Amino acid sequence: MAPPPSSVPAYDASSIQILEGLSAVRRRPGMYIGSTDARGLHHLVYEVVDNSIDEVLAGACSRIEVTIHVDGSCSVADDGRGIPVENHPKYNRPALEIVMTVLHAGSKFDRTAYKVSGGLHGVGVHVVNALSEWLEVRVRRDGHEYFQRYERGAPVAPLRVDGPATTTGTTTRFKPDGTILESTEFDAETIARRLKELSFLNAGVTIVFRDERSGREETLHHAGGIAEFVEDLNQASTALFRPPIFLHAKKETTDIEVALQYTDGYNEASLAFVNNINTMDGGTHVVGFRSALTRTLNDYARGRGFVKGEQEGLTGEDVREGLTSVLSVKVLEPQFEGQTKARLGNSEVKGQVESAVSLKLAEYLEEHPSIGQALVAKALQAAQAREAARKARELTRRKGLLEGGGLPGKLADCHSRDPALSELFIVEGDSAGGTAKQGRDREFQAILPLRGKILNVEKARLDRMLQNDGIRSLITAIGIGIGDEQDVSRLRYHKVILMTDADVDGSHIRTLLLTLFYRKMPVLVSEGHVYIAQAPLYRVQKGSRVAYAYTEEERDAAIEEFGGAKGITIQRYKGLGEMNAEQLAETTMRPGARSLQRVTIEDAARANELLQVLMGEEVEPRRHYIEQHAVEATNLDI
Ligand code: 0RA
Repeated sequence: MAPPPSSVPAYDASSIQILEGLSAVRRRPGMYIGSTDARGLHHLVYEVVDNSIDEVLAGACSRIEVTIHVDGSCSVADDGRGIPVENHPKYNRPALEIVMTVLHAGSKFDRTAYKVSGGLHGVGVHVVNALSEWLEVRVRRDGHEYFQRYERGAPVAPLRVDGPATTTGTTTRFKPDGTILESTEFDAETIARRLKELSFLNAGVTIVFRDERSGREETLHHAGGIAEFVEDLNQASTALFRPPIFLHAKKETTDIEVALQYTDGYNEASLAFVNNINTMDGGTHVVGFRSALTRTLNDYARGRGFVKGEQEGLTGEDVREGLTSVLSVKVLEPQFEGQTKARLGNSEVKGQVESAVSLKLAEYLEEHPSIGQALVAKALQAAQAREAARKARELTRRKGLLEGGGLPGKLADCHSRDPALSELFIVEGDSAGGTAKQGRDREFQAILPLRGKILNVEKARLDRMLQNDGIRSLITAIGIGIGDEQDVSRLRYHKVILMTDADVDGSHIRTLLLTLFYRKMPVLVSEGHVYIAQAPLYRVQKGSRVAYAYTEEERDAAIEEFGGAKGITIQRYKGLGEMNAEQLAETTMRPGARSLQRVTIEDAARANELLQVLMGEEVEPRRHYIEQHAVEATNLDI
């Protein structure tokens, strides 16, 4: 357990209350920041940045500077009004100290209608404070600069004036507490990605990001907001028109912004945000947006005679083929639902978004007839492909039934019928598949070997993808279906585990599979069902002693432990096929002995992005991406 705060000032009874609040956070950090791993660590940064973003939403802040310092701390400086410092009557302390130490500082200091809150966001900066070895805050306000330092959440001295100030704003610098967080090393890429997203979502704000460890520095500013976001998402694709369509409306208290553009591709790349929080699992705002899009394009197509009388209309999937969109809504009291709190639940938002988007989009199409025609033509093409896909699927089903049970012949299923206990290993190649079959526990472990490289989903459209044997087996085995037909309650295995070789082909197949899941079965990833098996790279043996090493460091450590290189045999595994069944089982498959890496939606999104850039048709972004990621790319092997 975490040690008590190192320095407790002698205050009155309310300080006891404060310290109890802080130690609750330190006892159960996961309840506040989700986890204590790298994800939780970065959550601390987001929490502090979100507070400055709230000040942007209040119209009082235009610049935020985020710095990772060499001492392992991170600072966030804004030019907002500064956190109030006057006495808080209830606690008889400066408001600043209350904000920094107490659960939700209270409505008196509410400064903005739309708060970045809900899910793990908006838990309060006192949580960051409680989980920091130290935190220092500087507030510039009323001509003074105020300063206070805390250690493990508790103030080490009263708030003091540290000199005059000619500007206003707040600077918070904190060093995460290594006795609570497993990981305390900030990842510049992770932070930069979120800051970039925020700079698109809040047009006009300037965010400066500095990493003093590497000298990296960048200024993020997008006057074009989410329209520029869409252009950025489409940088590697060919857009059908420019600039993206941008719509903005306000319905009651809900503020709605959408930017959309179509590409000549077949996949959808749509993002949705509520109060700047990415709602990976959609929700009422997404439902409203989708039905507006479908309805408006159908009305337009019929009105102009592109779709006639009896002819079937366009479906949701038709109008979303090739769509890239960003939907950003600001909701007064957002309700976030689902396991990962990544879905908006407010029922009123559906109608608000649907009516606002329908109206504005219809107007836009009236004013831009050539774009309107192009969109309808594209959606009609998609409708034809959908019909072809339906026929292909029907064929599959009939074939599947003839083969028995509807499950793919290649699948070595497990005995258990309880999905919560069952695992599916997707294995590269028949030979490794054979070994895995011998090594598995057939009670709960199923094996599906995939032969060769599965089809590149980036270039293939749905109907062609479904004709690919490997993809069809995969979809049938997993059980939830794809696209609009997904039903996660039919998931046949709660763990879907990718077990590929540690070489070029293996990494390629992994990227393709992650992209497929990201695009076609996102719930599988967002609900945490996808894993990557970690196979050892080396087998180190001396006499009867054997050790498996997953990295070069572990290999060297094993050599050391066995008393040096003399008489040692080191085998480097180039593929899973080089292990026998028992070795594979005891290193990679058996619960307790193995280590699985759970795939996050961010991992899958990155695979998707990588594939899009590396396989896409545009040469320039590919060259750019490879140059930018030259260091990482040496290990990527795509
Ligand atoms: C409460 C009230 C006011 C501002 C803030 C909080 C505030 C908090 C943070 C956190 C990071 N940066 C911030 N900037 C401002 C409004 C105070 C007023 O009306 O002057």
